[in-house]
Amino acid sequence: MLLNKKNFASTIELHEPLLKAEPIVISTWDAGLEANKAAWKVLSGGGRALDAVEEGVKVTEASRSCCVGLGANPDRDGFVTLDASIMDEFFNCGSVAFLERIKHPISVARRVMEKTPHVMLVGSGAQQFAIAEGFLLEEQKLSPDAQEEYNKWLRKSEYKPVINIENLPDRSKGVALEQADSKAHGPFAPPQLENGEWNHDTIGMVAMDVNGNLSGSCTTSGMAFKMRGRVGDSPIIGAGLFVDNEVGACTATGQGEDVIRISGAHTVVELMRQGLSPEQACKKAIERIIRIKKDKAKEIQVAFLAISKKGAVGSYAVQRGFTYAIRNKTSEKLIPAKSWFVD
Ligand code: SD4
Repeated sequence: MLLNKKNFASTIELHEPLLKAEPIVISTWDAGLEANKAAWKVLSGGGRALDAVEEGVKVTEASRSCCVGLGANPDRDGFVTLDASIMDEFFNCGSVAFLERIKHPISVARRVMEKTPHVMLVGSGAQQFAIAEGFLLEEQKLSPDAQEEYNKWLRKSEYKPVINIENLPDRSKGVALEQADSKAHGPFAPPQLENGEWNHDTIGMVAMDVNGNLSGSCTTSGMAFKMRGRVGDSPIIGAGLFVDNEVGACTATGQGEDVIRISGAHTVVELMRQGLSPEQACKKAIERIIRIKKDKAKEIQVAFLAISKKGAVGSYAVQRGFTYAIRNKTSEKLIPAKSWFVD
């Protein structure tokens, strides 16, 4: 009984609103500028950070993008599969992975958080849940941009997943194409695309509302031309996204496997708990990846973006070229992050 009382008291303390917090939203890459506008609408109206980070990234999910939403590049078998996660100020979290044909995976992630006893749903189960929740099942079709990129990739990599498709078992019966042809392991997702750009552009967003509460979201199609079934860091709570309302919040972008290896977003938040600024914490986590990857660090991009409970923001990346967008009462801009490699 006593114990219960104590727990209750500490919960209240933990979430007691700050007086006069200045709302702020930050998000990854150039697309963050547009996404922040939608988030800012919520924040500037006194809304909750959780609503802001959902509304914000929905803009990117609905836009033409290489790497977020149904218009994005497909996996190596030609299917767009989406990962997303969301987390609020009470450690509530929800995520979906390997989700197909649903336009707003971030909203499905939020429903998982709010309407199920679970944190994560994947694949056909996630899709089934989405449909039951009233989400539309969209057409299974690549966007014109994605189709073009996919055709180029197929030619260059000589990956032939659909050769002899008429002899392959029916996908709708759950048989993966790779299993149907033992030679079909083909090439893996390239870290860089043909045009030299890094193979990613996920949107991760973290925000603080007028009550000083933090929330975050992250949504992606993952790496273009990934193996079918591959899931990255974005839907993994603690890897692509983590929020601790006492300390701060962080999101990650880039090579998900290397973010997962160090529980990236959680690591950054824990480093902030120890007193590091958001930028210092992001840098330390990047250094950890650099140490693990050794020479291979040159071949990957990873970036962390974080906000502290005081509303300070910071970022750090492995490679140059990572930008993040910031929006608050006084500014709306894109900031180039510092990086480990400078050329
Ligand atoms: C992933 N981290 O699936 C994601 C990709 C990404 O910008 O960040 N894209 O590994």
